[in-house]
Parts: sequence; C-alpha cells; structure tokens
Amino acid sequence: MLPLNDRRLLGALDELAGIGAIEGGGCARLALTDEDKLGRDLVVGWMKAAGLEVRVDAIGNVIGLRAGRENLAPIMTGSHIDTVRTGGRYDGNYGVLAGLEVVRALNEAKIVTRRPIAVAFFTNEEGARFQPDMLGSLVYAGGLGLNEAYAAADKDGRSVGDELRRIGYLGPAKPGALRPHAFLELHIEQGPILDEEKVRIGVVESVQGISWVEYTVTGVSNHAGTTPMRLRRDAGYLAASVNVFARKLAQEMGGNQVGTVGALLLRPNLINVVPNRAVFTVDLRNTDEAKLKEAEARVAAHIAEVAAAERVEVEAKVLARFEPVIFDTGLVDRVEHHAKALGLSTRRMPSGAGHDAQMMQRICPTAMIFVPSVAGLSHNVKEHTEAADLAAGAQVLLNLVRELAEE
Ligand code: HGY
Ligand code: MN
Ligand code: MN
Repeated sequence: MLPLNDRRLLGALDELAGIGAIEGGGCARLALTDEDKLGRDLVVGWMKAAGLEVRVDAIGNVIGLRAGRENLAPIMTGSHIDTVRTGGRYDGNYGVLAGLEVVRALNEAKIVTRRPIAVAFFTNEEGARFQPDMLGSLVYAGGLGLNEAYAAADKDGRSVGDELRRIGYLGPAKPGALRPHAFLELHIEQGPILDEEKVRIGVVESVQGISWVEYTVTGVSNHAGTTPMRLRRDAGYLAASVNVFARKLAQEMGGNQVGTVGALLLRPNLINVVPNRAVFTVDLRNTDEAKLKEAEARVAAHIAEVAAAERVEVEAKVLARFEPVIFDTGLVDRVEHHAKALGLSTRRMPSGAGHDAQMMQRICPTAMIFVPSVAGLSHNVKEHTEAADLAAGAQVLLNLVRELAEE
C-alpha cells in the first residue's frame, strides 16, 4: 500500500490555519476576504510545487490537475478553504490538503495513474458572507448562472463579482468545463455521531435538505416604559417567537429535523426602546424533503399568525434551498470497502452539513468520507479531530482515488 505522509498533512493544516488565525486556535477566512485570498495563494503555491496545472475558473474555483497516462475524465477530490467567522481548522481545509497529499504521495512514488487526478477548492462553500452556500460548486455543477452568482452581495453591499476581481481570483476557466469521472470529498463529520459511537470512518450516503430564509420585520419603535403591552408592535418579539417556535417544532418533529435562528439584528437595539426592526435568519434542515417542506410551512404559518397579532410587517428572502442529495451507491460502497480493508470501523450516515459534494453529485458519481469530530464541535474554534483519524481518512481517500484512477 502507498503510505500517505500524515505528518506533512498535519503541518499543512497548521500552516493554513495560521492564515486568519483567531483566538482559541481556529481561523476566520470568510469567502473572498483578504484572508481567503492569502489562504488561496498558499494552497495554489503548494499545488504548483506539487507539479499540478492550476486552473482558476470564472467563479474563483481553483483546480489543480495532475496528468494521467491517458487523457480521460479525471478523478477529482477536494472541498473548500473558506471558513465561517468562528471557524475551526479542519472544516473544508482537511479535504483539500489531504487531496494535495494524495498527489504528493503519487509523485514521490513516481506513479502516473491512468486517469488524471484533480484537487479542487470551491468558492464560498460556507455561505457565511454570501448566500447561497456551496456557491462555487453550485455554479460548477450548472445550478446557478455566473451573473446571478456575481450579484450575490454581503451585508456591506460588496458583491461576489467585485470581490473576486479585487482578490484576483476571477479566473478564465469555464466553471464545470472539467467534468470528473468521479468526485470524492473527505471531510470532518462536524457532528457527534462518530465520536460518540467510537467509529473511525463515516460512510456518507446522503446530504440533508437545507432551507435558509432571511426575514425582515418592521414594527414601531416606542418607549419601553410608557407603551402598554396592548399597543406594542414589537419586531423583536416576533423574531424571538420564531426562535422558540423553530426549537419546539424540531423537538416535536424529531428525526433529523433541526432548526436554527443563527443571525439576529435588532434596531435600534437599545435597552429602553421597543424594537421597530428585526432582521433574522431561519436555517431548517431534514433528510426528508416532505418533512422539510412541512417544517417550512409551519414556520411560515407561525410568522404570519404572530405578525398579524403584533401588527408588524414581514418580508421573507430565500437565501438557499437545496433538496436532500443521495450519493452514488456504488461509490459509497467503495468508500466502505476501502475503510474496512484498512481495518477501520465504519457506519453509514447522512451528512447534517452541506458540502460541495452535494453539488458535484449533479454531474458525476460522488461520495464522501467522514472522520470523527471530537464532541461533535464545528463552526467553533475548538473544532478538533485526532491526528490518527485525520491520517486514517486521508489513507482511505488515497487508496480509493488510486483505484478509481486506474478504471
Ligand atoms: O451550512 C453548512 O452546512 C455548510 O457549512 N455550508
Ligand atoms: Mn465544510
Ligand atoms: Mn462549514
């Protein structure tokens, strides 16, 4: 078996985590910020040093291509290197850097595979600054037009198109022009299952559906002391009621239903003024599309009911909506086979988080490999995966990529 240099992988993870480093050992490299640019430049440098032909496409996706013996559709692996503002050091980065280690291992063993091998990182997977999330891979898979993607803007009105130009990553390649034979994404689980069950490898069968909506509520600001409760038109009250409703709904529905009010802005945000404006987001997810639709409908009905009673206006803006995705069963089986061949315990599972792989499944057979997240923590600076698990996941990736690259 061709061994993977896990020490070098750990070193690369540490070095990349040093860009946009934040208190507590995490990193903040929001998509298309200066920190993201620096992270991109570092990884592109590593790709070039590993002999890859680097292509940057029109939405800023970066693909490093290693020639094969024959000019066939490549085996592609990768993920993202943008992070949320309170990011850990493994989410996304691990899959990209492990892909790079696969290439280096093949280089050092002087192995040229039949098929080319590509290592990619996609733009704005997180969706923390620009929505929707998985923006770059969605464009790559043909799910979103370039102009619509360029127009997506952050809270300060800066657009994806302008920011891509500003950081020098609006590239010449046509997104999706390179159609992979198969796509594999190695990723941390970001949830508690593998860690709780002490299982080494997650064989990911699907990604749950995602519904992101931003609500803007308009009420009437008023004196917190003199305004009787019966006269209030409190935008903040509606926002708070949705947060509680989403939690109770998820608990009542059970299964994989989750609901989060993650972002909330009140105006004027003063202790003694009834808020006249609230802007908040609702993130609903479920592995079952019908149940996700039910959750969306019940949240919308709750908002309409409370808005009428509170006499506030509500505007809704859909930020992202993706149905659940089932990965290629044959490829999923092969992930399981390679993990078991290494003597690693496995369990089949859905992904709670969104991933670029869910977009790539639209254009080629795709599967994911999970490794445990300690205490299930992610999108948190304390995100951690043990070195042995990082190494094990990367070895599964290397063995499966090599096999696929010979078919
Ligand atoms: O939100 C997600 O699931 C991913 O981190 N973009
Ligand atoms: Mn991720
Ligand atoms: Mn993430």
